Amino acid sequence: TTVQEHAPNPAAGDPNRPIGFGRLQRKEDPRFVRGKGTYIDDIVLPGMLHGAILRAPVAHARLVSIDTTEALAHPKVLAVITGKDLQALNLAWAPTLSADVQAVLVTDKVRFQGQEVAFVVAEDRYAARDALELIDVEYDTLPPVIDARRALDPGAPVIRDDIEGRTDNRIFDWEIGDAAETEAVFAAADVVVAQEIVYPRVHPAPMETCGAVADFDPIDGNLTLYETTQAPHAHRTLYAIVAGIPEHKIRIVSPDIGGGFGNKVGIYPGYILAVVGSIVTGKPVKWVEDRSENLMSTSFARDYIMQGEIAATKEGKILAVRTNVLADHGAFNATAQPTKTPAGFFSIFTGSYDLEAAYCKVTGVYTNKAPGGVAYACSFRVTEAVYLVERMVDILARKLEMDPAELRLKNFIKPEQFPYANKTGWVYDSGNYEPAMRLSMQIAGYEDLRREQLEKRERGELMGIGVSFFTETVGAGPRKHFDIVGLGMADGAELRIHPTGKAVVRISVQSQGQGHETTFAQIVAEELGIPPESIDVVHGDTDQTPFGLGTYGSRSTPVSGGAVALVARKVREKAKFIAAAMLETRPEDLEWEKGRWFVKGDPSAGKTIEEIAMAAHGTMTLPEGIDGNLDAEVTYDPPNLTFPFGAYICVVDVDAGTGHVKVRRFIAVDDCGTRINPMIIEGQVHGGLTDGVGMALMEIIAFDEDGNCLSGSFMEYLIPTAMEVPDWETGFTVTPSPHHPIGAKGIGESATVGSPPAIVNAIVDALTPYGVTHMDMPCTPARVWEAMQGRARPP
Ligand code: MCN
Ligand code: CUM
Repeated sequence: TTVQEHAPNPAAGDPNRPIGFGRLQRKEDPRFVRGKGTYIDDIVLPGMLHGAILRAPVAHARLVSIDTTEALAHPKVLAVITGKDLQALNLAWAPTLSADVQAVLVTDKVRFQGQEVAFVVAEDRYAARDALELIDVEYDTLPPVIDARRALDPGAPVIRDDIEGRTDNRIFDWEIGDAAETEAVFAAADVVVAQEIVYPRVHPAPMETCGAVADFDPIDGNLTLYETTQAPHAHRTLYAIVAGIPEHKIRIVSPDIGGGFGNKVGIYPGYILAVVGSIVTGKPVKWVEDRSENLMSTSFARDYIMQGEIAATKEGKILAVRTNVLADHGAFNATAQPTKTPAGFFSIFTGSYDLEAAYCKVTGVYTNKAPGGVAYACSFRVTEAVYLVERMVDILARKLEMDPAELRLKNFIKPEQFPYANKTGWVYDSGNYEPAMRLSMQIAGYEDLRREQLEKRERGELMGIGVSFFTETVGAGPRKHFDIVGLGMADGAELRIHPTGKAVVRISVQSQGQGHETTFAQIVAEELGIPPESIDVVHGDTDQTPFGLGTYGSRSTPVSGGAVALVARKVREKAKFIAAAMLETRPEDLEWEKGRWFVKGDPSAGKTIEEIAMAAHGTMTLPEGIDGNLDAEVTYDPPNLTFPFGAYICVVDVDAGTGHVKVRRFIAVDDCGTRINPMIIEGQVHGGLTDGVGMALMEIIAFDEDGNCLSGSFMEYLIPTAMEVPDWETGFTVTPSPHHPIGAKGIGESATVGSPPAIVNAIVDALTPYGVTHMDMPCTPARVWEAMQGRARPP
């Protein structure tokens, strides 16, 4: 893959310099490339048993009876747990992250195909799986609700009859923006265009599926739970509340994670069942799901049906955007997102444009499908928002017969307007959009591409050029605005400098492949001048790390990264007092240069951080109020979120005979503020762009009308490989966040958010000769071909 770097990075300094920010090779990779990572399935405890879940074969059915006699008689089976057993423990239902409840095991009714019905604990994985077939379950099938558009029909079957007083499938209605003001702007506008835009249900499909190893010690009452989780601390608090196990008796360990992508934020029934299995048998119990279980029952993403409208003057000044959304949340409202925002951060659908008005209404509904919705590098549904506005802007460009890049350039929020308050309540901390857009056009050779397209069109060849520009809101968040089940979204950091000047930093967030062991060491290195290889990063173990809300919504750098910079500065300040005592001078007479304090005007009189660390632990009389170590801790509550942005250009060739789409080029210019490790950033961007190709061209979790999941394996749920993606061409600009301690913004989800609209815009652009103005993802050859015949098919 070629990488082009097209902008200077003032914050990065010399990229080859050993200390601080730059292209440092990943500290975690020596163990990963040697196959020495420890994933959940690598954890083996003495006497460990294995669990397997019996899942419902139908989408909607009353549970008539379960007979476990034969399964229990299996010589290797130790326990079979049903919903009834859990009821006796008051554990049949568990609270979700969205103030709903979810069945751990079915007691009354099956609500989606693949739902958890019983749990077998056996001596090995094979016996546990074999015994599932010995359980006899009788179901009384019910008509399912599969199409979200039918969920609110009068007379639609009520899925959640477990909730008292519920008579329909409506979960919530949520609106934001000023409806009347927006209506007035639309009524007076020269041009209004409307389009229904569907973002289909997709799945993060991490390489490693979900799993847990539960080890409950009946003597001292301690529960150690190894889990594939992106948020160990939040999970611990929830287990304490749900299971009534005192919080200090619970230790959650998140080992190496083979990809999370939001799939590993929530608490799944399997985790709870492993715990119950361990309590019941008195032995450690491992549960690891297979690929079909992962695709069919764990957190999906998107599933938004959006009615989009955009208003503009005839000169192309965009005035307002309005949308009405139907959100399919599946059978339980288990989306992982801040409590006060039932549609996540969808309200950033105003995009990167200076609008006069904006309004949206989102209606969440239950259907007989797996629960979830907020996952797959979505930045809390910024994916859906960006897709909506970037498709609408392209449709408007077509209507106005304007170039889509020109239309965007004309409407960007101007640099002097930042901090910019948009019409739905966000305050964009910083931005400088035009240079990013121009850089992407320059890398692409935009004018030449348009010329090439014209020539090809004359020859009947279908070439498309798609542009998208996005602004994300990541780094939740100010604790006063954002919480997850009541836990404020702040993060702790602890830094300890050993006597010899080596360091260990403990953080509350959890890497699933993002390289935190490297980048968080780089932050400490940059602040203290200790080389990154002398700094260990500890994460993923609640007994070893300070409390914090975990990794999702690209919040690790914005929140935990801030905490780490601040804790290092705290140590630096403490070091100053000790250095002053060592140099027999006053602290205010000292000056800092990377790695040492020295006397102002006398650079030769100084003490390195290593010397100071040794002295702090030594016999010297320490200054008043300074204790004998060089350690510190902080909790960081950010003042605002960060607003990374990017300009993407995609070039596609469409085969007029088959409808096959080839993504020929993709140019991605990202701005995530100060860049800690450009190599890791590029990795994040390459991965996200690949996600975008997957969603735009091939990925969908589909159902038949009975609610059978049609995408339960990688034979049906297609994900892109190196064969389907081009050599990515990346560039960047640097607009530091004004409020973040090191000016960094998140990058982990940017490319997944920004790339699908660029690809679809390119495909629709290619199909212009056929009069196509919109088509829904995934743009498979069959669908593209149908669109060319004037028959767009709904997903
Ligand atoms: N980084 C940097 N400079 C910046 C911003 C980030 O060097 N200005 C580095 C960070 O230090 C970190 C990485 O880039 O090593 C990603 O940082 P950040 O944007 O803070 O995102 P998180 O670490 O919080 O990761 C979460 C994000 C999410 S929400 C999803 S979903 C996703 C993603 O990361 N899941 C991933 N990228 C993933 N990458 C891998 N390999 N695996 C996943 O499961
Ligand atoms: Cu929305 S997926 Mo990530 O936030 O873990």
